[in-house]
Amino acid sequence: MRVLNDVEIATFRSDGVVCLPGAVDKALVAEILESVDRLIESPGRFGGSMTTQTASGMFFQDRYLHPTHQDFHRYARDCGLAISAATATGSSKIHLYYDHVFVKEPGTQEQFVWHQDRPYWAVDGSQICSTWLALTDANTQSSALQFVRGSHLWDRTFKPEYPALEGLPSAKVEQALWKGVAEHIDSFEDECPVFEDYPDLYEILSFDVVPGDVLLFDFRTVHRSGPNDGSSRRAAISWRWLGDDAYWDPKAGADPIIRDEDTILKAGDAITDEDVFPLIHRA
Ligand SMILES: O=C(O)CCC(=O)C(=O)O
Repeated sequence: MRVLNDVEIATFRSDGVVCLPGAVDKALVAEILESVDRLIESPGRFGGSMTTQTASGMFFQDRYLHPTHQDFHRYARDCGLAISAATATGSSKIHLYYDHVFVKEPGTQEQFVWHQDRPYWAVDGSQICSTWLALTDANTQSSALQFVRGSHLWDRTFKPEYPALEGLPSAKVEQALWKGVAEHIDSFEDECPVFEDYPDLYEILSFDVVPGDVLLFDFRTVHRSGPNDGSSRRAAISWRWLGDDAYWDPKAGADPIIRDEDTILKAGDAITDEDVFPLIHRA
């Protein structure tokens, strides 16, 4: 279990992200990597490669694995990071929203554009964060994550982007389960700036990581990842954590992993429903 010290808590609260070197032991990282290999062979309902056959590399994603995959169910507890989320956000309890695997093979050119997680999710509040666990090395060349320092405190939510769905016929978008996504995008007015064009205004934090390192960040913090121009695979898993003031906020176009009909919660209810949002930590 990785409890944050006072400096780490202060960094998370001011910057919106903190790096926790060696937060997860290497044996667990090795186990998760084996599970990721199996997942690539046999993706779950929300998983698959996002790379076209003619492009180089492969960008594989899968998510919401803990309800269907026993190994991922165990990792969410064994990683010991729910308590990190609790100390970072000042929460007495932490529920799991979902887990999310990212793999970028060498040569992958797909990027995650600047974004906040908040507009994609069917929850809201101020005590919500992710822990992104590096399963391999990642550096500037090999798709390290970058963050805009302090952006979680701006009280701005930028229009979400869905590059993977661009150009797809609407039937395919429905298949991809993102119903209502066009209306959802239109409900946000604020376009995400090209932050790197304004170095005097915005500070970009980039973290080189090794297996076992964790980046803990607020769901309002703007972040992105670039291509993998390195010579080896870049893999990671994020767990999405819901703290004390998190509430159910269903909306058409938000991530359909959990829909309104899947939970007993009503819009605005505090997160309880442990069958859907497992309680992973209680003080
Ligand atoms: O690993 C990546 O490339 C993206 C990660 C990310 O955006 C997230 O965990 O929210």
